[in-house]
Amino acid sequence: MNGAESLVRTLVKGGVEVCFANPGTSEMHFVGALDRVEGMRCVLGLFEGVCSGAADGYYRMTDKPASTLLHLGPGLANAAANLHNAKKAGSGIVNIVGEHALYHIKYDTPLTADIEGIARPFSHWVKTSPTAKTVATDGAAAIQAARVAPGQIATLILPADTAWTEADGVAETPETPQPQKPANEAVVAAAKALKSGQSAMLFLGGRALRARGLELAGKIAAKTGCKVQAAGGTARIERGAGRVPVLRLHFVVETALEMLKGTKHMVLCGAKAPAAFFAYPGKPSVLVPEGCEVTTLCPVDGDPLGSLEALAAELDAMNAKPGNVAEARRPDRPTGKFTLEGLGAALGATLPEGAIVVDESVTTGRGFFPYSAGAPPHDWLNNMGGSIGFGAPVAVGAAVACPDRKVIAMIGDGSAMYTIQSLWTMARENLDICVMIFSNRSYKILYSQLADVGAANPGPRAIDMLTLDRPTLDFGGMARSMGVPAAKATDLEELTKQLTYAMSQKGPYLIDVVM
Ligand SMILES: Cc1ncc(C[n+]2csc(CCOP(=O)(O)OP(=O)(O)O)c2C)c(N)n1
Repeated sequence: MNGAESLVRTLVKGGVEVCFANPGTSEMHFVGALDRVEGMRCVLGLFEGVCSGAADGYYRMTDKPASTLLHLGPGLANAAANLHNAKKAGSGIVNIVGEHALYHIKYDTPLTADIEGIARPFSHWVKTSPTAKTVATDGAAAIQAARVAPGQIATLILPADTAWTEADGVAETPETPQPQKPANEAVVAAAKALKSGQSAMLFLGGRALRARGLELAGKIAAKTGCKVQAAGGTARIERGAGRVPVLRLHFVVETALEMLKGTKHMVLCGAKAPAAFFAYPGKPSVLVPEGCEVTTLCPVDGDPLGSLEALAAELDAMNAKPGNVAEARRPDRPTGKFTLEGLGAALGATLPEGAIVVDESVTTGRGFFPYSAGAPPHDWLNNMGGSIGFGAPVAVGAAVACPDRKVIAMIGDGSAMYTIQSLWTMARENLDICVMIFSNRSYKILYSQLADVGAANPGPRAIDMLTLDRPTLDFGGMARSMGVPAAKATDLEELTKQLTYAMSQKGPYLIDVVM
C-alpha cells in the first residue's frame, strides 16, 4: 500500500466519505487509490472554489467533514474564498493538497509555492506530511482537527513522493475533545440577566439555531419574556411550521440597531456580540445598544444546545410551552410584476417539506423570511464569510449530503458568476437542486454601499463598475451548455409555475428570474 492509498483508507475509516476534487499531476496517486478503496464518493468540481464551497455545504447538513483534493498552491488559492466562508461558518473540512516531492521543491519549478503560507489564514490546522510512513497518522490528525466544535478547517499537504512510496498502513482517528460543558456561573449569570425584569434578549448563533435549540429558546422566552434574535450570519437555521421562528440581524446598520434597540441585557449563545458588517463614516461598529449588559452563556466554540438545556433547567422553563411556534401557513400564489414581497411569496407558496434553502440572494431576499415562516419544515443556509460565489457550491454539497431533500439555491446574478461551474457538477451528479438566479443585471447592493461609505454622486465610470447589463448574461444558455435544463421567468405567475414544476421533479433545474 502506498502513502496515497493509506491516506484514502484512513479517511474512509475516520468517517470521511466524500471528496470534492480537482486534481493534478501531484494528486494522481490519490486519484488512483480511489479505485482500490471502497467507501469514498469522489465528486469533480471544475474550479476549486466549487470543491471548498461544496465541502462547507456538506458539513452544514451532516455535521461531518468531507475532504477536498486540491492541486498545489494555486489550487488551494482558488479554493480559499469559500474556505474563508466555511471557516466563518464553523464548518469542518479536511483539505488534501498535493505538493511536489520534497527533493524537487528547491528547483522552483512552475507550480512551486508556499502552500503552508497560503493555507494558514484559511485553516485552523496545517501540516506537510514528511514521509509515506506519516501520511496516515497525519490524515487521522487532520480529521480529528476538522471535528473540533463547531468545525474546523484542516489542511494536509501531501508531497508527491509520500503518495507513491510504500506506507505502513491505515491509522485510527483519535477521539476529538468535546466542547466545554456549560459553566455553572455562566448559566446562573445568564438566568439572572433574563430574569432582571428589564428588556432582555437571547442572541443565538451556530447550533443554537437548530430546531431543538430554538425550541429551548422559545421555552426560555415563554418563561422570562425575553426576545429571541439570531445573529446576522447563520450557518443553518431549522425553521418552518411547528418550529420557533427567529429573524436574522439585518445587514443594514440602522435596521440592525432598530432590532436591538432598548435591550438592556443580551445573552450570547453560540454567537459573538453583534458588530456591523463594515465600518461606515459616522456609524457605530458595535451594534450592542449603549448601556446594554452582555453575558456570554456559550462561546462560538462551546456547546450551544447543552447550554440552552442548562439555562432552561436553571430557569425552570423545561416544561414551558414556546409561545410563538409557527403555524402551518403559506402565502397565496402571487401574480403580476416582480416585487420583493412577491418573490418571497412565490418561494413560500412552493417550498416543499424538507427543503434546504441556500441563500445568496444578497439584496433581493433580505425580507423573504416571513413568507416562508409557516412553510413545511426546512433549513435555511446563509453566507457567514461575506465572500460571494458561495451559493451554488454550497448547494452542491448540501445535495450530496441529503439526496432525498430538495435544495433551492437563490443566487444574485453577480454572485452566481463567481462559481457558475457548479452547474456542471449538479448535472453530472444529477443533484436535486433548483437554482433561482435573481437577474437584476447589477451589483445592486453596491449602489447603497456607495452612499453609505460617503462616496456620493457617482459618475458614469463608477456606475459602470456596478452594472451587469453590457452585455446581458444568459443564465439559461449557460445552464443548458453545462447539462442543466433551464427556464426564464419574467413575472410572478410564470415564476410560481416554474417553481411548482421544479419542486415536482428531481434533478437540477435553473430558473432565470429576469427582474
Ligand atoms: C469575493 C468577493 N468579491 C467581491 C465582493 C463585493 N461584493 C459584495 S456584494 C457584490 C455584488 C453582489 O451582486 P448580486 O449577487 O448580483 O446581488 P445584488 O447586489 O444585485 O442583490 C459584490 C461584488 C464580495 N463580497 N466578495
